[in-house]
Amino acid sequence: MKSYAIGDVHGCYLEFLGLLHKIKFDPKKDKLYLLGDIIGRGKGSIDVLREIKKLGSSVTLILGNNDISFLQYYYAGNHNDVHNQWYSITKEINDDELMKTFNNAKIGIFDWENKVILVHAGVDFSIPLSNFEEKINAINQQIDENGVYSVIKNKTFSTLIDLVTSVRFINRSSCEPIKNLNIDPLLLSNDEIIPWYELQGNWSSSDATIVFGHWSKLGCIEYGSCMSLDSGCVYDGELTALNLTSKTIHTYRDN
Ligand SMILES: [Mn+2]
Repeated sequence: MKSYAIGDVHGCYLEFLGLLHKIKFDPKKDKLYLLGDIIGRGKGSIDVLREIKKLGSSVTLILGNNDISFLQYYYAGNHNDVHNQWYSITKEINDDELMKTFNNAKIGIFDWENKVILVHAGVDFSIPLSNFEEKINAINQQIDENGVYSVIKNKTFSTLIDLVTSVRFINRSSCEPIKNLNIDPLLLSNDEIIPWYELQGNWSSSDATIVFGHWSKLGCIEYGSCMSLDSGCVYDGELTALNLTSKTIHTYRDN
């Protein structure tokens, strides 16, 4: 059995199929964690959802900010708003079975066998790892019991869900996430603002690798014990998979 994580697919259906083929993914034996933002921007969002449904229980979806934005529109948005980015996907989904993909989603995964923590955007290094794991698992359990939409609209969870699905930069002293800042960290000119992964020393007693997507401007990098896998497939980049056991990287580009 092999376990893989794949970065932001963003509706890039051909690249998703191509990468699964390249790693010889076998849904009967292997496991796949999708790091979120599976839909939106790319043209093949519905096909990606159908493929995930076909792969069945071999796939675990980790929610990204785009997936959450879609779910909010699907369940509570104005479906006559033709300018909304989710309008056409919502109209096209006439199969409730496809929406079940999201009801099995998680907001984070702790795979201690492979010593990896998987999230869409980032983790909260300002609290001990054991507390963070407890909080994430409690939210995952709520999704299992009450469905994904009841959890994302619940204000009790929104700060943590926002952080793990959206964070890029935080305030160095308060550790509060900085909203809507999306630049290459090398272009930062403010010492008080740092990428979230710079606080990883707080969890130095753990030997886990934190694997995340969401930040295509970083590309596929390793920063200490953090690894980013969003190589900007939807912006003409590659789609990247990580073998969680061997930590080998596999990439696919559709020409
Ligand atoms: Mn994202």
